[in-house]
Amino acid sequence: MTIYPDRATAQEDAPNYVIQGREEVNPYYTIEHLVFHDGSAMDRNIINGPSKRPGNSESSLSGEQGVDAILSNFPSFSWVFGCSAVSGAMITTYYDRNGFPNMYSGPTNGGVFPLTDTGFGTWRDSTNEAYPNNPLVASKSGLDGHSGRGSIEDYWVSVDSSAPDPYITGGWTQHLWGNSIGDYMKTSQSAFGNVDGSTAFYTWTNSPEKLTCAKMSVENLPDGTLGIRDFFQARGYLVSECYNQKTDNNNGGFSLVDFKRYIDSGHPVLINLEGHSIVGYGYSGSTIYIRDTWSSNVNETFTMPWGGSYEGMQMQSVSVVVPVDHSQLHQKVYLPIIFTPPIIKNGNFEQGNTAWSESSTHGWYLIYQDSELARDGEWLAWLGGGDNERSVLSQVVTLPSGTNYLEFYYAIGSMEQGCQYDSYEVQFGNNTLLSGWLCAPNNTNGYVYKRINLSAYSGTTQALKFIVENDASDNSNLFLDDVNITRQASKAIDETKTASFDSIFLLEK
Ligand SMILES: [Ca+2]
Ligand SMILES: [Ca+2]
Ligand SMILES: [Ca+2]
Ligand SMILES: [Ca+2]
Repeated sequence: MTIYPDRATAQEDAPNYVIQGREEVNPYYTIEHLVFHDGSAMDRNIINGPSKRPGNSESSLSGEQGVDAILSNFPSFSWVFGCSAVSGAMITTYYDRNGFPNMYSGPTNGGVFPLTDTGFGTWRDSTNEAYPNNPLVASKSGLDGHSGRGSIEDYWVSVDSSAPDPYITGGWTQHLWGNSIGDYMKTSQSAFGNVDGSTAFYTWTNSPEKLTCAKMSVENLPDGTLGIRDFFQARGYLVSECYNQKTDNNNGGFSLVDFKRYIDSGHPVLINLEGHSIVGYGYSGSTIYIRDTWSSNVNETFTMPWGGSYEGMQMQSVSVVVPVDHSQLHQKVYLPIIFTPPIIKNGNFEQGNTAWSESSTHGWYLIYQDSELARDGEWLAWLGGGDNERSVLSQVVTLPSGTNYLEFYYAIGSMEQGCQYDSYEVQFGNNTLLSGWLCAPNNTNGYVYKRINLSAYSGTTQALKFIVENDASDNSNLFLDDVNITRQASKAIDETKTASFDSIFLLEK
């Protein structure tokens, strides 16, 4: 399976920020304060939840009286490898059993991941601590058909251990990822600064807004949420939403109303407390139903007040990753057609990585989720973004006969001083519709409307292509949004420029 670029480059790329402080809130929760060049601030929330239930508290309720909504048959796993990874695995299991069958495709239970981990037995580490086996959390030699070393052999020493991972000290090559979500979440991996049992999640320090996965990708900040996304994608599913956000008791924008909306639409929510990751899977009024990673019994019901505390740890933030079934997406979008379907599909990119073909020298996605970069909505296409990069975004389109216009919005952000090194081109078939240099003198300082008359190609079917070629130094970007083919262009004039300069257009991937 794929090894993702962030894993390979995490140690090489110079960070875009300085760590301004490190705050140990409690033994299970540490916050690193990051300040970026542009003055924005993020927190790296390192969650290292206890492997056993701390108190003797009786959180368990009998029955389900007064439940407003609950995701039924919700899995329950005990702690192994890290609470965040166990939480991710419970969410994954729910999806595996509810519409996303490829989340787990191993040999157990006919490929349907069990609701509890008890069937896999236990194992002990060098300190003789016993943990459940759970192949969806962490692979292990001989477990569930896994051959060779797995997550446990490569990354685990003992709980809280900050020692370099065994594959580093042992000098062997890591196992290939593919089946265990803990790998992708970087849980327990010393190469990512995570002690055994811990996982990091980034949040904005001061803003109540979502910190999107696109932004974290851009800043090269691999965390648990990006890991869940990467795992879902590795299992063959696209993702429609991906972000971290502080909860409204913690100066954040994520409220009980938001939580209920996800539950009502069939999506469990990973919740980070002050030192523990848990999963919310139902609610009754302002009480939420949770899995706390300390029980394998699906009939034990634990609750906490929204915005309150559980086992003395206050709610902090959520990690939201919503998978999309490609086939469902197409059905949803294209079945209830009343009007003529658009000639360009997903022209505003709001459906994510679909309808367009994306090609990148570096293997990057060109369709990106970032509401700051997008002209409209949350998604856009980003070509270039690094040195030695050729990006091609294309879609085969059939033009009706008569006059049609191609229209789109683009923004150029380039570090090149000379207009001869990096270039862009728009093609229809083998015909060049538009081309130019990507260089600082051509920076648009915002989105520009462009309209091109396609009359010459009336009635033909050809590939519409947007191409960027960057040379070996000084990055250039071409951002696209709202690509459309229409009989009636939305503006009479050819180009309109917006005024304000925004350094965000100079970002690199
Ligand atoms: Ca399955
Ligand atoms: Ca480790
Ligand atoms: Ca858009
Ligand atoms: Ca260049």
